[in-house]
Parts: sequence; C-alpha cells; structure tokens
Amino acid sequence: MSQFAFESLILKNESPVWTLTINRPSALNALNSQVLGELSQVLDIVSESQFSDCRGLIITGSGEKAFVAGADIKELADLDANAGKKFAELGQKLFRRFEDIRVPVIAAVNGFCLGGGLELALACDFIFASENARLGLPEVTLGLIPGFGGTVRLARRVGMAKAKEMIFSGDFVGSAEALQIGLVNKVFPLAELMPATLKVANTMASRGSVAVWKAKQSILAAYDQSLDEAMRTEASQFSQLFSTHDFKEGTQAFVEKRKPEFKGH
Ligand code: CO8
Repeated sequence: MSQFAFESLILKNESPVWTLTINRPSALNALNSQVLGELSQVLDIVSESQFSDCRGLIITGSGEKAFVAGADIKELADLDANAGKKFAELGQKLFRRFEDIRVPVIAAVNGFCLGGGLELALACDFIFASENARLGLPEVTLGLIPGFGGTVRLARRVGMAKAKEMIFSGDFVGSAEALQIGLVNKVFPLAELMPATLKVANTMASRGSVAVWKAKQSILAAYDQSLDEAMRTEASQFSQLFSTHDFKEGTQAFVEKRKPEFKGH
C-alpha cells in the first residue's frame, strides 16, 4: 500500500483499488479552494495510474459524521457574481473529470452529503451509503442554487419531480428514502460501509478493465445521444474489445474452465 500526502485529503493506493478520503473533519469535510486544488492533483495522479494499477476509486469522508457537508460556506460568503461563476465552473470541470475517469468511481457516503458534497457523489458512478447518511442540496437555504452540477445530475438520477422537490425545499433525505428513490444503490451500517464498498470495487477490478471502461463510456454517452446514435456508440465500443488481449484471455479461460488473467489491454 502507498499513500500520498496532502493537506486536506488522504489518497491511498491499495492496489487495485484506490481510496480518496476528504479530510477536514472539523468543517465536516467542506470543500474549500484548497480541497478543490488537491482534488485536481488527485485526478492527475489517478489518470496517470489508471492503466497501470488503479482499477477502481472510492471517495469517502473523514470521521463518522460527514462525507462532505458542501462547499465551504465561509469562502462562498465573500464571492461576487464574477467570482461565483468562476467557482461554479471550477467545481463543474473538476467533477466532470471524476465522471470521466476510466475506472469505476464509487462514493461511500458516511454521513452528511450536502450541496457540493452530493454534487461530487453524483459525479461518481454510483453511491453506497451508511445508515446515518443524510443527503440533500440545501443551497436555497443560503439564497443560492446548486452550482457544481446538482440541478443537472440529480434530475438525471432521481427524475425531475423528485429533484425539484429536494432542490426547492432544501430538505435532506435519509438513507432509506435515498435508496427508495434510486439516489443510492445500497445502504450499510456505518462500520460495514467501507468493507462492503471495497468488496464491490475489488470485484469490478477483477474484471476485464478495458471492458469496464468501454461499458462506462457507452452508458455515459447514451445520456446525450439519440437511441440510434447510442446504439452505434455501443456497437463501436463493443467491436473495439475484440482486438484486446483481455477478450481473448476471457473467452479462452471460459473454454479451459479456469479463472482469466486479465492484463488491462
Ligand atoms: N462550510 C463550512 N463549514 C461548515 C460547513 C460548510 N458547508 N458545514 C459544516 N461546517 C462547519 C461548521 O461551521 C462547524 O464549524 P465550527 O465548529 O467551527 O463552528 C462544523 O463544521 C460542525 O458543524 P455544525 O456545528 O453545524 O454541526 P451540526 O451537527 O450542528 O450540523 C449540518 C451539521 C446540518 C451539516 C450543518 O453543519 C450544516 O447545515 N452545514 C451546511 C450545509 C450546507 O448548507 N451545505 C451546502 C453548502 S453550499 C454548496 O455546497 C454549494 C455548492 C456549489 C457552489 C457553487 C458556487 C458558486
């Protein structure tokens, strides 16, 4: 295992799965500009490594109370319209990069997951949550709206009507309701959240990683494409896999009744 040192983040490489912990527990892991800057550095590190030993990324929060309680309100309070636009664009660009990472990215939500925190979780491929999790976009309680992609991604995840209910009221949903509306995939007792998330991430990491990446690209592309265009994208991604080592190994291993040894190419 290797670990990268940051001021407000902990990045652990427990090959094949990496874990990123947002580590500002005294501010409930709120995203200030330092955290956002460090997240960008993490993306550089993970992007360089994703074809070597990184096969999955888990994002969680430090402590037992919060995943991320939002953007840092104390920093937001000083912004004007111009700075606010730049801040929103910075966060949007950053979260878009998380969405585009070639490996599965799972948010392990261990408590409050609010505002920019939920927007980060929504940019992950899916969310697992602890029983004590509370999720919401409370920006209207501050006289704001979500600015890191929340109005876009929440509606895509839970449907427009539920997204409007959550965003217009600013109310939080608990883990049971989050599960029921499809905002989170699974709920675990807090102590089981990380082991269970690691188990799922490790299973995904054991599969053909190019295939997982192509599946991710195909699913993401389909959101912005017509049905016919999306089908063409799928056929194209599908066909590219036939020239990979992993496809030959996967099918050969099936015929020989053994476990495949995927190489990631
Ligand atoms: N920013 C800064 N500090 C925070 C934040 C935050 N988002 N959330 C909590 N903290 C701090 C508190 O100030 C407190 O610090 P201190 O001990 O120094 O007073 C510490 O964390 C602990 O918090 P509480 O004492 O409030 O803990 P409680 O258990 O009483 O309450 C809550 C927990 C309910 C989570 C409460 O802290 C809360 O409501 N936090 C704010 C939640 C929120 O509104 N989040 C949305 C922020 S806005 C946003 O995310 C916009 C994103 C897009 C921006 C685009 C910009 C242009």
